[in-house]
Amino acid sequence: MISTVENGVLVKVEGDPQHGYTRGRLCAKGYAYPELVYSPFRLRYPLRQVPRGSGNWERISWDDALTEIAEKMLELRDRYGSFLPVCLNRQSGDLGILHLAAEGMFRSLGAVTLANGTSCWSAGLDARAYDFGTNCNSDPETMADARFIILWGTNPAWTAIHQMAYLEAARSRGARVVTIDPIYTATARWSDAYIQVRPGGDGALALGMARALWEHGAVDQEFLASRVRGWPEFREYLAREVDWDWVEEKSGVKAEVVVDLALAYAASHPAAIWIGLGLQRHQNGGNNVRAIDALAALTGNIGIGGGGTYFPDQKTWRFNMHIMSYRPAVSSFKNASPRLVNINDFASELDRLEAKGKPGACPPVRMIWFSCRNALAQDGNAGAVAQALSRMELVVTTDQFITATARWSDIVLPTTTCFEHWDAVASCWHRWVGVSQPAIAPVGESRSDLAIAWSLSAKLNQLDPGCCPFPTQGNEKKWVEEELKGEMLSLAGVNQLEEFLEGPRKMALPPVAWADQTFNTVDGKYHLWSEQAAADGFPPLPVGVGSSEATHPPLYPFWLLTPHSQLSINSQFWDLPSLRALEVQGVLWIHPETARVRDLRTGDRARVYNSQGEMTAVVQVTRNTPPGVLVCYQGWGGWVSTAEVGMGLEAGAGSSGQGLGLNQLVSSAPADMGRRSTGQPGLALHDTWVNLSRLW
Ligand SMILES: Nc1nc2c(c(=O)[nH]1)N[C@H]1C(S)=C(S)[C@@H](COP(=O)(O)OP(=O)(O)OC[C@H]3O[C@@H](n4cnc5c(=O)[nH]c(N)nc54)[C@H](O)[C@@H]3O)O[C@H]1N2
Ligand SMILES: Nc1nc2c(c(=O)[nH]1)N[C@H]1C(S)=C(S)[C@@H](COP(=O)(O)OP(=O)(O)OC[C@H]3O[C@@H](n4cnc5c(=O)[nH]c(N)nc54)[C@H](O)[C@@H]3O)O[C@H]1N2
Ligand SMILES: [Mo]
Repeated sequence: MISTVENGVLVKVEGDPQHGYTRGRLCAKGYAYPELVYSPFRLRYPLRQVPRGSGNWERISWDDALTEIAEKMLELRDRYGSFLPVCLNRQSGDLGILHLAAEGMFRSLGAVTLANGTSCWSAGLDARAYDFGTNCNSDPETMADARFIILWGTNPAWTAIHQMAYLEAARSRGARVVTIDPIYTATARWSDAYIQVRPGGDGALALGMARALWEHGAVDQEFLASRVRGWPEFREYLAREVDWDWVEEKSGVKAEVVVDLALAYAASHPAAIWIGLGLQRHQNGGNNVRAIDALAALTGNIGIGGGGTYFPDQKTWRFNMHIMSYRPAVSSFKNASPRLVNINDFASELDRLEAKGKPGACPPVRMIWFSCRNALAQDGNAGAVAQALSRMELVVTTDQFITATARWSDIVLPTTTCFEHWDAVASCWHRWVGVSQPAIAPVGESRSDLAIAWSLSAKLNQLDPGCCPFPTQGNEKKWVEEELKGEMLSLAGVNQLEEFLEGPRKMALPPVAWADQTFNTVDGKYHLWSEQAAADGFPPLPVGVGSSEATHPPLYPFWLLTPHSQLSINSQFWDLPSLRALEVQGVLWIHPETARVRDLRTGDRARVYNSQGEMTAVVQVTRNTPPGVLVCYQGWGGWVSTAEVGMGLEAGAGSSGQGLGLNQLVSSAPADMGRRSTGQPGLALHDTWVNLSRLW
């Protein structure tokens, strides 16, 4: 992004034309950045809330805030014998490397508790590791060379707008594009064909396609014989188990449509399948990703530009992780490594430690530090997380806004945006890497995550000299240099950081994954049959694993999908005048048949509930969602409260009410896979079941 600054004020943000992937364009959120930076709700000073959740906020100094935090940490350490009662729960913020500062600081203390894993992409990563040995993708720019494209459980027209240019390019050269999604999305509308799949029914659909490929002799025998392990077993499985009634019932797609799709896919080389994130956030998500990967193996659509299966990737993430390199002095504590708890089931994890909880090996968590994280808006079963927080002696949130999570905190520390600090950013999709340079001074008293980590270390060391090995000050730009030097610089074709200031660089990485068709598995073959999967407790073949439809509680008959919305990034960017993200907040899409059985019309208010919680929604009757499936776009329950608190603060008044939103209802059940790649299983957040009634 290129910023225009006038008199020290950020007035405009534009795309950088030198960025070869985005080509000078931003999404709507990007263009709205100046509004976010100067939003009246932006957090400008450290705040303390007494008591937590009361809305009774007071401005405090950085020194007071850090003293209170550091004293509590040291007191807990003395009481329990280690820093294990202190827990960090973080995600990525804007994906800049220096946002890992909080984790670097906490890890330097040794035995702390870290929330580990991610709700984002874990199941898919493991699935692809079983199939290929590693999740490895072609440059997404190569999708422009595809002759046929399946967008499977992804909604790029909203969530990856820049990729649309490459899809357009392919289409202008004659490629056909098919979207497979339970929801008739903006992407579906743009595509040549749309197939409405049952949620969690992708495995059945892919297995049906596999059967059709085999029955119609459309498989690549040579590739299967030489490059694939497990074809005889898989073929036998298809013949024995995959019949058309089963495929139709589980996928909701007619057999002739399945056959047509399979044959069209096999007939066009290269053919690309983009495996989205939505479809793997199910209890059978990883298995379903494996079933989709199998289609590429059956047709030999691997190792060619514009062919293969695409998934998010971390190829450009080659930072040195200097920021994580500080460790406790060996003598300080017996158990110097952190204790990891599952971020996707955070409330139960805290409960479990509470039950065990005693001084010594396994103390309970008593303090939580949230960084780049809005757990109460984004976690499954968010109400239980709020409940677990009520047992904490101290909750700290570092953020740019008073989010839902901040409202359940004692101390909130203001952080800078990417316009106010140095950082380096790599994508989890395309191959470009950039360095961000501060364009303006920090707004208010905000500090970067790195500066906060330094100042907390300084305070800890002031109170107990030598207790925290993390540096107490430094130069942000130098820390960016530390992350880049070596591999990142050489892949980017530059000698020093300064060259990045002229524009972003594309990493010199092979454009096509598996070009030599040698995979990263033990025998170099693609694994339809994966011993690794079997060793981890999964079926060795991609098979028909049931969705939550078979087992959901009958009291909650409606399937609730909560995908990503167009004008927010998760819980970020709400409440900005030029974006209308708030307009989808609490809007529930229901099919006319659902409306009929519940006597609802567009505009009616409905109560949506399950055993975890309830919310009020405004009904929108639409055929964009199938009967029995409800849709509510995610991310709200965050800033809703900012307005109230922000204004209350200016006016010196307090506020009340916690305003937890949608994610109270969302499941915290695990996806099947994810442990191998991210330490914890993914989150099956789409396996959420609710009931619905009219509110009079
Ligand atoms: N505008 C915008 N862009 C974003 C984000 C955002 O919040 N807003 N978030 C960013 C982040 S963190 C992520 S992870 C990505 C997510 O990017 P995507 O993967 O595109 O987004 P999702 O909305 O999670 O899911 C995509 C689609 O999966 C569908 N889906 C759900 N269940 C199933 C299923 O069982 N089968 C099939 N076939 N489809 C299913 C949903 O209906 C949805 O349309 O986007 C990133 N970009
Ligand atoms: N119902 C439902 N829930 C979901 C999903 C879904 O599809 N449906 N998707 C899941 C997915 S894919 C993801 S990735 C997660 C995202 O979950 P989170 O990462 O928790 O959510 P975000 O809203 O993206 O960002 C969290 C906070 O980071 C703050 N932030 C931004 N930049 C910085 C910074 O530089 N420093 C600090 N300290 N804070 C910063 C933002 O203001 C925001 O409040 O949500 C998950 N939750
Ligand atoms: Mo995500």
